[in-house]
Amino acid sequence: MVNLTIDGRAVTVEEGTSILDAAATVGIKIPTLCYLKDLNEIGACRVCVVEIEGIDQLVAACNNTVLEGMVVHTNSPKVRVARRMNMELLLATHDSECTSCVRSGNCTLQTLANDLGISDLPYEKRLMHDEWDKSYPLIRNNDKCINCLRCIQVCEKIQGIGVWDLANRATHTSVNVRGGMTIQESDCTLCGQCITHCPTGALRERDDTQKVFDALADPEKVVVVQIAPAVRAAWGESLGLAREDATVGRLVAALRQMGVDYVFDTNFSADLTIMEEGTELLHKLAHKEENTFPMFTSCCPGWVRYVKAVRPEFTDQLSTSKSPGQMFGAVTKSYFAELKGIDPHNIFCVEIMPCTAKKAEVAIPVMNDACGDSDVDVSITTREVDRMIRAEHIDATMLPEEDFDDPLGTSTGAAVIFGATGGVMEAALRTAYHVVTGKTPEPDAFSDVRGLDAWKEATYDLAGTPVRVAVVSGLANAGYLLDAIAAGEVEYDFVEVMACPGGCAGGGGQPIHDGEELAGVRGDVLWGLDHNAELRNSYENPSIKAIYEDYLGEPLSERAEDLLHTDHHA
Ligand code: HC1
Ligand code: SF4
Repeated sequence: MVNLTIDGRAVTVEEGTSILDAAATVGIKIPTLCYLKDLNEIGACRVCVVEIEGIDQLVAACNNTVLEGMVVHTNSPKVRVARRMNMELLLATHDSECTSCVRSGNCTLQTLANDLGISDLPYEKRLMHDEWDKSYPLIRNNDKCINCLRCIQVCEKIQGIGVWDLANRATHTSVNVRGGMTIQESDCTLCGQCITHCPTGALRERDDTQKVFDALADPEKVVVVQIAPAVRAAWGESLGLAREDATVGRLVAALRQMGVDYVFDTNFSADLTIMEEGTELLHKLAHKEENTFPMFTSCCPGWVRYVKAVRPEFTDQLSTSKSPGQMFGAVTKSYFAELKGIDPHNIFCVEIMPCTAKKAEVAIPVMNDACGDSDVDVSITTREVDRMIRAEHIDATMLPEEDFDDPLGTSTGAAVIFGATGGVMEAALRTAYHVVTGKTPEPDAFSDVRGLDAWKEATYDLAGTPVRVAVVSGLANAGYLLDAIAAGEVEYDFVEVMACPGGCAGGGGQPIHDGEELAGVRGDVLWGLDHNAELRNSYENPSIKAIYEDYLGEPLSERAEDLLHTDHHA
């Protein structure tokens, strides 16, 4: 153990502890900006500088460790002057148009500048005004970048892709797409993890909220909204709602108040995905010699983009089942339109997703199987729906709880867990077990693949057939798994991959809490909803039974293939 003094207080911590962490053990908060624990501990922003007695130069607290007898001052006059000057230099190259910045009120740079009382800048502003295609789902504003390098680290270390890099030299050094490429030319999966780890407004999603407002104002349009599983675990976070009060019923009420005609649930089509994907898996297992294993889940568009761009040799092993979001759009503009006698061309289908990659998924040209129009017209993130609620001046704390509309609003516990890593796998196994045994599985029979571990695996007996499964989240982990499969080191029948760590609960479109990872907490909300659900298995969903009886026939029928499956090469 190491004994030292921080701001006059005796501190004892383990050897190797950073000064930052040591101070935190006695409740002393040293401000940070570029720092991300275990990921970006580079002291680049110099905001966490502290004074150490006997050393002339100030040192960064995040990447210097404690020494026996050290005497540290975290907020001495010398520290305050330096910290303030470092911030002023950052602000000199920062576009501080906070009133029109999407991160205003949730920006670490803004908070620190306010905390330090910076009201006048002694330096002349020097902005670069780089061009960026603002029609792309991921938008970067170089003038808001503070070169903290977090996006580089997250993309490289968590996602294993490396879209971002440092460009130019000396005072012109800045972050940009690696190798001088455009973002379109890069292997960006649009997972959005760089956005949720950016401390400022340098990275954001394209704002599509006006398209929804326009449709709501158009008397010709029937606006149909679907809410993704993981959105219900996070939407209230930036609206001042306690987690237990931010129920999906209140979000349904908010959307009705905005004028949405039908509020439905992506969970309904998650149950539908399970029927199709589970059946697809069982068919492949029944004809093992004709198929290459494992079959991979295909509901995460970040993962699908990764396979197609980085590891195309695995493309044919992706399930052909569309994502629940896309299945929803296809049945809305066919089955539901017929049921209600609505011209499908007049339906405007909106999905609310925890995801930025979904903005590209809805724009895939072949996702138009119902009536020739895009099956889903627009995909907005959890952050965007929160902005819409604020723009409508709806007080979320006063909302009543309302039910989804029918029939695309009915779902089971197996569907809601799609939003947490391991959930798709568990949901599929519950239904596959029923199909092959005719029995109802114990609700938690397949729970080994829950939790936030990077790579989980299990083998289950399905009526005498051993099924080897694996679950990973985070694309770097997916890359390691693909390497191991390619090298013959592991063999699986079915693999679930979610691009974002922890699955959609930790999605790139979720509310941002700088430095906090909330995938686990939100995932627990979803597992809790499953636990308390009346029906736990997709095949038990009465609306699923009805759509097969009345419209689709059976899983993998010709109509189901047309509407609910896709060719990943198209
Ligand atoms: Fe997801 Fe999915 S779980 S991909 O994360 O399969 O976005 O929540 O909606 O489509 O259902 C996202 C979440 C979501 C789809 C489902
Ligand atoms: Fe989108 Fe979910 Fe995939 Fe992340 S894990 S890219 S939020 S679908």
